[in-house]
Amino acid sequence: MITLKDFEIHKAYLPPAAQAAMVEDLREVARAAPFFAPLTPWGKPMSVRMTSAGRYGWITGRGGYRYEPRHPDGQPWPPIPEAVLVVWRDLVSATRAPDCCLVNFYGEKARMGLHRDADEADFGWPVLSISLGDPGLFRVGGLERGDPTASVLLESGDVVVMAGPARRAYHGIDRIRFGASRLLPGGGRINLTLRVVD
Ligand code: MD3
Ligand code: FE
Repeated sequence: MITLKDFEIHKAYLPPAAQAAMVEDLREVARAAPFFAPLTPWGKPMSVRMTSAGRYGWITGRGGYRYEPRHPDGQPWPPIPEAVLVVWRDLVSATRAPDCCLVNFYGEKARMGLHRDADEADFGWPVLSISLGDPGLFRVGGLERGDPTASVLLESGDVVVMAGPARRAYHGIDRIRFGASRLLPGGGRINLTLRVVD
């Protein structure tokens, strides 16, 4: 069974000044690759807004879940900000860079249902997650839907590394505590996930 112990959670890994600087880097990413409202393969709108940086971005829609080298507007994704790559180098690998930095924005009512990340060609590499802004209630289960779950609050500056069997675990965000952090002036939560795709 997979438990929270298998997730490497680095509480307050990023100090407040580094969080604020990263938000500025992400504003630049969003200028080049605007946030969009994804649709599930079944045509249902997701409650998060998304964009990406890196060689690939994660896309969903009628064509299914997939990685694409371009934003829906046709432009290549902007580079992953250096400060984000530094976190990956420190905690995952100094030799292999991530291919994709998925940027999820959670507004007041946004959530992410229990799912597994399964669109990458190679599950051998960990996934690294950086939380910024309002706290989010993260839920993690096991390798099967319906396995018991545990919850942990992910707060601004927290970094999580999912490696080994935890990489395949069901997980999601039940809700955020909208307005509890002052990092983002309008409230909300940003989550970055760094992945090796191929
Ligand atoms: C566990 N994001 O983008 S981050 C996602 O907070 C996603 O936005 C959530 O799930 C968020 O796919 C959770 C923590 C996370 C990310 C990827 C994982 C946990 C994971 C991959 C495998 C197992
Ligand atoms: Fe996920």
